[in-house]
Amino acid sequence: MIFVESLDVADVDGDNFPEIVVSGWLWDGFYTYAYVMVGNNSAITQLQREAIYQWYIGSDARLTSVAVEDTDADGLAEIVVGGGYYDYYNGM
Ligand SMILES: [Ca+2]
Ligand SMILES: [Ca+2]
Repeated sequence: MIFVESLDVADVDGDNFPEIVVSGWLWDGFYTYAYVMVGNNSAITQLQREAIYQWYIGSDARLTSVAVEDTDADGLAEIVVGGGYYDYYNGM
């Protein structure tokens, strides 16, 4: 199962055309992974995936937000993600 939690539209690669950046989490039946996918919007009926990054985050964590911005003013966009973790042992 793949869950989309957040998206942003911004020019990630500096070609003056916006990309769609999607983040969320997926579960393969055994493990939970966070992902960030960058795609273009040249097709109306489907998102053309240009890049995807995925990593193991454990069963109690979720990636819930993404934003694209040039945070260090070098002219290149950064992709910033955020999420949460629930500690079932300590209840927070
Ligand atoms: Ca672009
Ligand atoms: Ca930058």
